[in-house]
Amino acid sequence: MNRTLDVATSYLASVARLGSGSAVAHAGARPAKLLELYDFEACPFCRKVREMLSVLDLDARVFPCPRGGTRFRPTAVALGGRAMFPYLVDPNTGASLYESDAINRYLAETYGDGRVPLGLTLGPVTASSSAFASSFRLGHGRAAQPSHAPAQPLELYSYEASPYARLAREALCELELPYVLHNVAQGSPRRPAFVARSGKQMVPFLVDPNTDTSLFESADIVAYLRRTYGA
Ligand SMILES: N[C@@H](CCC(=O)N[C@@H](CS)C(=O)NCC(=O)O)C(=O)O
Repeated sequence: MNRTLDVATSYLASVARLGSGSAVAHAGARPAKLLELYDFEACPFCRKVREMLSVLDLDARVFPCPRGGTRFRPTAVALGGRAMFPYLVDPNTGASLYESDAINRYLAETYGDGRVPLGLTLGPVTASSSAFASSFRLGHGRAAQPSHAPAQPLELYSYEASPYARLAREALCELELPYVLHNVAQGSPRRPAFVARSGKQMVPFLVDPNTDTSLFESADIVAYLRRTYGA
């Protein structure tokens, strides 16, 4: 897909969700340890959970489990018993959950003020608009591609509604590259620390401790990931 089409369809995906996951709201207690999310980018149910993480300003260790993936799918099945995504593990409480609505309620109750935003509570409307968002991306972020595993997880500064960050997440997912997802949606109190680290307020921003590389620009990030880890 050429760059203009990539950006346009990713933008439409965010519009289909009315920008859900673009701003922080309802944030509460902070976890001491990173949450762990097994998901894949094109999964509409996984998107609901990633939107909630952005809204609650929560980071997570992401283990991408695209279709046909062999790196983390077996771990997810061993931990939870089923190949179903999203699957969330919270090492702070010992909780592990399937079902996007149950996960979002858990996150709201544990790390928010108990409320799940309206756009994530509309049952079939939420699910179908999220499926519609995925459809714009024509299968990107759905299936595994051959790759080399990094020794250490990468880090991505992102928020769910960013059309550009989505392109980077899709590549991380397809290549089954584990990463720490740092959410810095609008209103995030962690934005100043992000700017101090990166130099400017722009997402996506990728940090790869394996090669001592950090870079902005989704097209450059996708090219870097494919060049460095694609097989
Ligand atoms: N009701 C579940 C549905 C989850 C679901 O159906 N996930 C699909 C992906 S979108 C899945 O895991 N399919 C099996 C697979 O990908 O192997 C939820 O809301 O989390």
